[in-house]
Amino acid sequence: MTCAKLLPLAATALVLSACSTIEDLTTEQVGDATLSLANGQPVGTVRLMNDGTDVSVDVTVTGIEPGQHGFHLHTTGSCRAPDFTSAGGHLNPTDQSHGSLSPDGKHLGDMPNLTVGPNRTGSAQFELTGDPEMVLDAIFDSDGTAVIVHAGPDDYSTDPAGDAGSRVACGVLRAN
Ligand SMILES: [Cu+2]
Ligand SMILES: [Zn+2]
Repeated sequence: MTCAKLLPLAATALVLSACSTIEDLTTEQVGDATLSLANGQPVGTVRLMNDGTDVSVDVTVTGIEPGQHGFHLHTTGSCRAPDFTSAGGHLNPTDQSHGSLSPDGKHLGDMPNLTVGPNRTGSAQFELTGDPEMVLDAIFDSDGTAVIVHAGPDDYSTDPAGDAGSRVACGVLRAN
């Protein structure tokens, strides 16, 4: 009912029927990626969501070592095995330093560590910093963007990559 309270009476009946679905209608999936290991085995999916205020990254993984894993957007949409270095460094259109604990941080592509449980699965939703237009322009630029899961945790401060170890899974984001 709070939804209808904000509206003139004449419009109430019309809007009441739409109220329950307004949130669904305004959050749209704008991109996705399949995460794969160096041997090609798929281990997860990433969905890029835009609610009009923020772009967020929804991730689900299955078949990754339990523990904390550095999780980032990397600057090039390329996942060449076995080391995935083709993805380049972190997505960083505003030339910041790495990490949320750095005074000059953080990269647009820096996200909190991804927690994988003893059953080797994990899921999380992380908001990216910045208005959706800027964020999506940076992600879907001419060379694209990759999502990377690292072997170890990001310390949120060591430049340029948080000392998160090797790249164990990679996926190229594609616009939906
Ligand atoms: Cu990374
Ligand atoms: Zn970074």
